[in-house]
Amino acid sequence: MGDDWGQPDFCPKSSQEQTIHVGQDLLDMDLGAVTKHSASHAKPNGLILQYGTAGFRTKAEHLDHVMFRMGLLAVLRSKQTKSTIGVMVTASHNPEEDNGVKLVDPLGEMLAPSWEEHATCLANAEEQDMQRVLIDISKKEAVNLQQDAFIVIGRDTRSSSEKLSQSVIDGVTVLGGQFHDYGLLTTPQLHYMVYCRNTSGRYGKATTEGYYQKLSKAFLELTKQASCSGDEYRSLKVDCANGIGALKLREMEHYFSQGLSVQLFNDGTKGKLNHLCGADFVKSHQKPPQGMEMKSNERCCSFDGDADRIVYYYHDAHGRFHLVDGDKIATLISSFLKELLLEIGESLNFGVVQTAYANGSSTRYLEEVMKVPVYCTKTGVKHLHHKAQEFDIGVYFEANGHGTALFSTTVEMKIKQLAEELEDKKRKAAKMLESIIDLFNQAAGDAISDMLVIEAILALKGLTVQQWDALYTDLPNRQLKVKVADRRVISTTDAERQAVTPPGLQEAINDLVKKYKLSRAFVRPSGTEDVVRIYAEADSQESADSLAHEVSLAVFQLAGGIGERPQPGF
Ligand code: 16G
Ligand code: MG
Repeated sequence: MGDDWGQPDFCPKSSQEQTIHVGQDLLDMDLGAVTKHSASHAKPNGLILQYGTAGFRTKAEHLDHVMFRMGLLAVLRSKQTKSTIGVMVTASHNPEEDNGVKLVDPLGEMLAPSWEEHATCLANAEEQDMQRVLIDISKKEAVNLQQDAFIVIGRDTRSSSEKLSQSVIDGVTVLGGQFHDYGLLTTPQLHYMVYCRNTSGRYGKATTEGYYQKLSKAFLELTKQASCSGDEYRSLKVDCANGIGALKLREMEHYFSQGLSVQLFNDGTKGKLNHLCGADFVKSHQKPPQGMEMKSNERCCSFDGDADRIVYYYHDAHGRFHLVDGDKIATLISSFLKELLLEIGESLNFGVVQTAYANGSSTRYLEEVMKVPVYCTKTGVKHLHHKAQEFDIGVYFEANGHGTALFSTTVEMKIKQLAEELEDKKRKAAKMLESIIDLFNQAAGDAISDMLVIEAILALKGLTVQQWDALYTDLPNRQLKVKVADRRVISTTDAERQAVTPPGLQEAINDLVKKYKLSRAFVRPSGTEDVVRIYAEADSQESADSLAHEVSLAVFQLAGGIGERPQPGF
């Protein structure tokens, strides 16, 4: 997303240019009260923000007006969908000083794209245009303003989050919405609550207790079938990024402690949120977080600041660090699910969804060894999630550790039925599948749920983290970023694997890629930072580094690089 100061250029017409015809129902919206309250959540002059891949995200001090307005928008969305809508206050893996907000749609999904545009418009409207924008949205989306609205709110542990969530509540109440403030929650927990509330409790109970019970019951059902009971498999070190994940895992651990003991690090008692720790740090620096004591071959994992991502890692006997990322998690989960299906004798429409960042070795392994179809989408959870919904069983993961598995309603029902009807080994497999379906958070990628899924699979298969890691060897890779005057000059196609503009850039990349073995490279404008991201992989680290550097020079030259020219060496 990235923020900017200047004139908005994406919202339709100012109030002077347009005659507003307001119907009686639109007047039922107390616009006077909106204006009055909005004045106490004033927008900093000239600040423009965009609802990006993960909602709005910027310095916390610039977000008060956005929170108030997202409270308003959530009410409109709730009235339109006749469903509970979620509002999560978090900036995930960003530094402590930042904050952000995203809306959660009825089935626990990310907000629909047309509403992302409304969010951007509303967040950027000048005070005097607020009423018009609210009316515009209501008209365009045919919102029945007589309808009741219900909003659920969650927040992470940032010091700014409590006050900002109060501003959301202010926005909700001024438009007459009802709300429930869950207070501190992980992002995936809020997604879960929304999903539960809109499916009349069929998905689970919409309380933290309900979440802990559902997941722990499924986890214990699964692990009791594991033949190996040695401690080796049953303890795990968790780096909680000094965030909300620590609080929630502490609350939850006694529910599943019979099956797994967790040792928490970076639990927020001393360190700073996301500082030198957490999944994003570990993945991007390819090294362990600060504050974690790692013995050789011990299984460790890291959550990010709002606990919707997870990566695993370990030190081998020679002290070398090994990262086991989202791609390997997807592979472990897919092979387990496929095995169970084979055991039951069911062939279902099964697919794995990745992004261009997936390591080439993982894609090859999935397609060639496991024989599962793999699809590539643009970066950002909503793209992967939507694609995965097309299958009976869709597993999706970003390399950075965000992902889950989705099961169609028909499949869920069928598995339940098979678990009753089948006998012996087949029945056992169907039961396992039934439990693992419950263990996944199907509303969103969830570090806690994924951790329990992974731990259950490792225990059931009797796999060590090294054996899991050895499924395939990652191709060496390198990610870089380049600053350019306007990153929008770069447009892409083919799930971000090909650059369409600026002219000549893709040709330059093609020529560079030809110089290296087993190589691949792509560039894309970041959705969360004002930079262009570069990814390269090749047969050796030296080649990957060199290719990434050469591509970054091409971007600098052809896409209007600013500041110092990229230098070789990392
Ligand atoms: C956000 C996305 C994540 C994506 C990342 C890419 C969600 C919930 N999160 O964190 O999926 O990988 O952005 O960031 O969608 P980038 O555009 O800066 O590379
Ligand atoms: Mg996150």
